[in-house]
Amino acid sequence: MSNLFSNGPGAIELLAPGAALLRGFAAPHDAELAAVVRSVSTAAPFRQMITPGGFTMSVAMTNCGAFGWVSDERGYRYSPTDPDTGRPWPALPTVIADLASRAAAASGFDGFTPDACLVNRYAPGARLTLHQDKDECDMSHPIVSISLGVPAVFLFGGLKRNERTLRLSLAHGDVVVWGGPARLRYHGVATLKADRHPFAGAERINLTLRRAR
Ligand code: MD3
Ligand code: FE
Repeated sequence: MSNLFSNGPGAIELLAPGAALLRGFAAPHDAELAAVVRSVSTAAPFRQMITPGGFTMSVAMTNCGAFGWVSDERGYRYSPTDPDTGRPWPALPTVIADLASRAAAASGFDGFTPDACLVNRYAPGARLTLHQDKDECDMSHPIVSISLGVPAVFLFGGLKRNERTLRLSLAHGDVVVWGGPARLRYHGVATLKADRHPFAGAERINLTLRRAR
């Protein structure tokens, strides 16, 4: 238990240097999170983006905040507007920004103020292949991820694609903070299994908070 740096509710598990798991940290806010995911995805509907290689992603995505992550034939980038409508992304809901900032601070990253929230929706069979997050300007900022709904097997690799990966189940309400030496580690999500959870039926929703600019 040497990787746990407090006991009871609020325990933080150190997965690797710079990577902290806060089990259930977002669960007390799940009703409010369901409402904001609904309003964001009404204003900016989920869509399956195209990779620069021409493949349709199995994960459906939308964004909120000043910048949104987008992919198309021209590449990956952050955009202040939704390419489907030309309108700005919906504002970043305070409940999400505050949760991310508190989780980052509890993990040793004070003053994290995200300007981008990617909302990932996994239906059964969806997956995210191993990749690095490197489209952001300043890698000294951590990334905070909030898992909701059906649990998924998260793959956590090293700084090179060929390094062995750890497998970790991320369940409803789990929050992970990835910063410092973990910031550029390869990661992905295994194919989502058929399952049910009251939050969103058969789906898994992941909120990934970043500082894009
Ligand atoms: C580890 N999303 O959107 S979040 C992504 O569950 C993404 O939807 C996954 O990877 C999801 O880019 C995983 C967890 C995550 C995010 C960034 C990381 C883990 C990370 C950056 C470095 C190391
Ligand atoms: Fe990622």
